[in-house]
Amino acid sequence: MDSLKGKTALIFGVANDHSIAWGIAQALHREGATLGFTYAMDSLEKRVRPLAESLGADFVEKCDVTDDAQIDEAFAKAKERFGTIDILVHAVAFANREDLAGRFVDTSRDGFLLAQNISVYSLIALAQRALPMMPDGGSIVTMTYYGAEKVVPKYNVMGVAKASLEATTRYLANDLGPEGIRVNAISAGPIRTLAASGISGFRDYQRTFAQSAPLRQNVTIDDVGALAAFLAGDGGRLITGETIYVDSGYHIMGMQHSDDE
Ligand code: NAD
Ligand code: 0WE
Repeated sequence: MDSLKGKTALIFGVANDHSIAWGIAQALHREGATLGFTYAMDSLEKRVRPLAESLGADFVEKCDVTDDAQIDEAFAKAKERFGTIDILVHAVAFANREDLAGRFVDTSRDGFLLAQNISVYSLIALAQRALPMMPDGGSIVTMTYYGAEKVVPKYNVMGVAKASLEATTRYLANDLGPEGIRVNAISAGPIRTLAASGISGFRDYQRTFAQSAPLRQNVTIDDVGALAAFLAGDGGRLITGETIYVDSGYHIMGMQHSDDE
């Protein structure tokens, strides 16, 4: 409690109460942070605003991260409202549905660039605007997935985007380190969010995950939130450029065991 008292967080990526960004928002709020939210498109406002208000936040602005003008406007409004910020949460990704099925080799140029634009370049664009608003340093966190480093069938173009995102995290960490700004990626196990609900066989995938992972359980948005709050607080003070796993230990395994339970 209160480990983030007096700190302000700007959160990108809440679509509904299943969103990972929402789990992070709740954890930051629990630790006493003041929150601001952005949402991708008009249809989401009716979901995001009540969620924000339930955590005492009334800063809720539209921001499609592919549009520099919308990013500029969202940060200008955040500057007006908060002056400075301490925490930036990037929990945004998108690829065309047809690129998350079938063969990776069939990825189109447009599909590749769309995934990189929304899921990776947006972190750079947000970091650029956050930098002048973090005079006392800060914590930037983004969300990644194991498909960045090992082949996960059908994750395809998003796997390459996440590899690029993890490298981007390191390069940003190097640039922003001297300003006291830390940049880390949280690699979460599969969670049934809106982005995941479009994936056929996701339930089976979660079941296999929970059977294979050392801790034998699926990951929740609260588990991700707790790590994000840790990184934003004193525990994360000298941690930067990292990809940190909240995955029940799944990624340490070299071969799946055959326990029956
Ligand atoms: P989600 O659908 O709740 O969140 C994705 C968000 O991206 C949504 O809020 C959506 O509005 C936003 N978005 C998409 N295009 C955008 C744009 N142009 N401008 C602004 N926002 C845009 O799903 P989620 O699972 O909470 O995803 C959040 C992050 O977590 C993503 O980066 C995802 O890759 C990552 N992740 C998810 C899982 C999982 O299993 N769900 C696991 C590891 C990492
Ligand atoms: O990063 C993600 C999902 C990202 C995502 C999901 C969608 C679905 C709907 C990006 N773009 C879209 N576009 C859509 O139209 N995850 C880590 C969750 C996920 O997605 C998978 C997974 C896992 C895990 C896709 C295939 C295989 C495993």
